[in-house]
Amino acid sequence: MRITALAGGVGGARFVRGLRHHLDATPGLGEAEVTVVANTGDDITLFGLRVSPDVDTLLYTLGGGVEEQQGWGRAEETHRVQAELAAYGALPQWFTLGDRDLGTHIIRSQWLGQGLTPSQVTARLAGRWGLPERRITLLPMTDDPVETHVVVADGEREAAIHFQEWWVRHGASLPAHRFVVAGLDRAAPAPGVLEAVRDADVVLLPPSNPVVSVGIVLGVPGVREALRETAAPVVGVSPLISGRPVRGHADACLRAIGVPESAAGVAGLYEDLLDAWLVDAADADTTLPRARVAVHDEPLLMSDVAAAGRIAAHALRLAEG
Ligand code: GDP
Ligand code: FO1
Ligand code: CA
Repeated sequence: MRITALAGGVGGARFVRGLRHHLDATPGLGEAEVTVVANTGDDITLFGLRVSPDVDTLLYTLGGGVEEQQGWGRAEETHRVQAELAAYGALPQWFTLGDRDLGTHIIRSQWLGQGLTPSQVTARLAGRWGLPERRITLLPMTDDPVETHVVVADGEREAAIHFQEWWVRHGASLPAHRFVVAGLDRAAPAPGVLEAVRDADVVLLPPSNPVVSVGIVLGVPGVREALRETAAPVVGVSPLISGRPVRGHADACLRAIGVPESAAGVAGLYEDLLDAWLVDAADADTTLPRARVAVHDEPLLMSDVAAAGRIAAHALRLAEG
């Protein structure tokens, strides 16, 4: 079986980790291949280094190196380099760069500088984290530079700031007028992305941020069409429970694009491609014109790997019809 998931960072990574756990624990499913198409719109260059937060969160989570409580960054991290940078007054200081995490950014930047593509770099990084052995292929959505920006009020005028500045520095508290994704309209899907959707037996939309994670992947020209046209069932899991994101600021993102902050509102963003949608019992009244809705039999919370695995297993059952 070939399973393809479109993913952001923490929500996507925890879901795919649970999916892999479920597959490996189920007779006959261990051989299944999982391909993850990762959002790269969060990427940012800091101190000359290319940082790719959602790709790194996937690598660390699936590879067993993530800071579990935080959900991103490396376990047992230190911040000595950042302290030195601060001593020089180097900016920005609102973005945490741990020492171990910096190793990833340094080697990524070196390989990119040597002419490797983001896909090739990601494959090398994934090798270190043991993803191929776990039958997980991690693909960036595109090899072209794409950066999500957020348009906010700047006095009488508007200004676009990098997504990370809006999300991390301002905690998404500045009302977003709209998202502008630099480079997205000219981006080509990375090698293997369209094939992974077209040739899949199941396509899963994890409970990732629908606007700035899944929405960006779907915005790469050709990807949305591939999901519409694939013979594989497309099944999604709601990132919202009772209208609230489990973590992060998806509510502020939905508000910015005028979409209801609800499980139904999120599913509406996928209306043209979704076959089934998994919600929490609190959202059992969700109805969708074009997709089946199923209610998970326990809280839709990925509280540990096993719970995430049960959510993924439910999504796979929905794919069977
Ligand atoms: P990010 O890139 O780190 O923001 O991660 P994603 O975009 O992949 O996922 C973020 C979304 O995951 C948020 O909107 C959360 O509400 C959702 N999420 C995180 N943990 C859970 C969970 O345990 N259950 C559900 N249903 N959604 C979750
Ligand atoms: N999130 C934060 O809230 N604060 C940070 O300082 C921060 C640093 C950071 C560094 C590397 C990395 O891979 C992720 C990091 N994140 C941080 C998480 C991440 O930037 C955001 O949660 C996502 O991009 C939003 O989806
Ligand atoms: Ca993200």
